[in-house]
Amino acid sequence: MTKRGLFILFEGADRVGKSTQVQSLTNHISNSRNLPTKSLRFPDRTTPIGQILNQYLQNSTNMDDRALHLLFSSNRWEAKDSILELLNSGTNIVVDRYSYSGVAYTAAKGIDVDWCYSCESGLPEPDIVFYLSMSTEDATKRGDYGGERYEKRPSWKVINANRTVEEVSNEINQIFDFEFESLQKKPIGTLK
Ligand code: 2DT
Ligand code: MG
Repeated sequence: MTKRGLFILFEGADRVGKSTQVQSLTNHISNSRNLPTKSLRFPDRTTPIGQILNQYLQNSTNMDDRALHLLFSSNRWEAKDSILELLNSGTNIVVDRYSYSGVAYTAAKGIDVDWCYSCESGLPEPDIVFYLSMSTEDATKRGDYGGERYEKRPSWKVINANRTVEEVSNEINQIFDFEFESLQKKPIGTLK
């Protein structure tokens, strides 16, 4: 029987090294376990919705804050079926940003956190969230990052990203290897 894939998420501010670590863990899973593993990122700028987001991010369009939030969220909803297909067929996914970025960026504009999060409810839930933090001070403030209630179900790991790429990836690989088998036995979760 094929075991399901894991949904591993990386969150953190710009330039903390998310993309590097996404690539590194993707390679680690494929090489050490010989399992199919795919990396994804949000926003996915390749879809029609993603192209609108790309135009916004490149400063060529203005948009109402809530309309923008809904587009970022839609960009995840349109990926839902393919995410579930990948996981159910045994492919691990390593994802660069997801719902928590969505909530954090919009809530930072003063929009109600619960409203922000409600759009995410029902999406596939990550099994592990690696939060790449640049200082331990940030780590203790991580409750701000989308709100503590959102950290309850998936397992959040705060990783000090202010070290060499190898030090960071060694810690991430160790955590992944430690959690892998027990997480595979859990059913795929849903964001509440
Ligand atoms: P990248 O630089 O990682 O491509 O992100 N963002 C992202 C949001 O505001 N809402 C979201 O839901 C997501 C996924 C974070 C581009 C920028 O888009 C922001 C940075
Ligand atoms: Mg970026």
